[in-house]
Amino acid sequence: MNFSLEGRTYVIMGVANKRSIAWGIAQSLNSAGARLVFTYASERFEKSVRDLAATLEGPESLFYECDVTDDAAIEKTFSTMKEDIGVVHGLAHCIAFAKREELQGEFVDTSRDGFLLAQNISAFSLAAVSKAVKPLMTEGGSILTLTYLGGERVVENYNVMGVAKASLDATMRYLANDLGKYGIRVNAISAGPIRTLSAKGVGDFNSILKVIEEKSPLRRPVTQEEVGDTAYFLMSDLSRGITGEIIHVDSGFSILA
Ligand code: NDP
Ligand code: N5H
Repeated sequence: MNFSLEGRTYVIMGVANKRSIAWGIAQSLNSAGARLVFTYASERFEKSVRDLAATLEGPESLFYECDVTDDAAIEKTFSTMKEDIGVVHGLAHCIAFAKREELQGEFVDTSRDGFLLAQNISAFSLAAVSKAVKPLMTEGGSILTLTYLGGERVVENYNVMGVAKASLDATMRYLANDLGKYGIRVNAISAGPIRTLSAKGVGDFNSILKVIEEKSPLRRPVTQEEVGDTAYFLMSDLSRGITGEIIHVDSGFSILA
């Protein structure tokens, strides 16, 4: 069994800064010897991504701009990537967005615009990028996305994003069924709360983490590195029998009533 990712190439979408879960994934895959391809939504985060990637050892990384709301941008990104590198072995989708004002108060007040925006960026984008990366995954491989418990249960304030994650989870399962015959597995990691740029300013994060410290079986929050190592497992041949699955990396919180 080959645990190393040497000679393999993985696309990582959604590094905003060093706190991003996507960056934890990048570091784990890099430690295993993988070559990495980073995509960022706009020029605003290009420098941050390039500066972080420059700290990695091993194979040179590649960089592409890709706003997942733009079909033409997705098509251009992945066709250029195919010309540049040919084959990729996996993709980590670490992207979500909802209007800040809809991540508080009651879900019943969600606007049509806000609902569709959250679905578009946080759920449909997985289907769109899977379709675009499929022609590059000629040797099979693994696609993963990041989800949250609020898609399975009602979690205060998660609101419109909870409905988007439920949609993302189902999208992941339908993609797993379609792409299995090409040797492509599709899974999700359901991460416990981690302080990132997205999480900043939404709700009272300190009190959310306090609940995790008091109640979760492991009595502590999870880290980007722990999610990264599960991503490494899902990208590697160790997980070759797993597809259409949600793996909770959450200190066991999801087993609680
Ligand atoms: P970050 O803020 O670090 O990452 C969010 C990313 O989404 C950013 O890199 C942002 O790109 C990207 N993004 C938003 N809109 C677009 C777009 N239109 N096109 C392309 N990219 C876009 O936060 P996290 O690391 O926390 O989030 C990553 C994933 O993890 C999300 O799916 C989130 O829901 C999930 N998650 C997070 C948890 C947490 O507690 N933090 C818990 C469970 C799941 P850019 O910066 O270039 O704008
Ligand atoms: C129950 C909670 C706490 C409340 C809900 C948080 C939901 C967060 C998810 C979305 C992705 C956050 C979001 O879209 C924020 C934006 O409105 C504003 N931020 C930005 O625009 C920044 C600059 C960019 C980088 O952000 C994005 N996304 O592009 C959930 C928490 C316990 C767990 C959690 C934080 C889950 C999650 O999905 O992230």
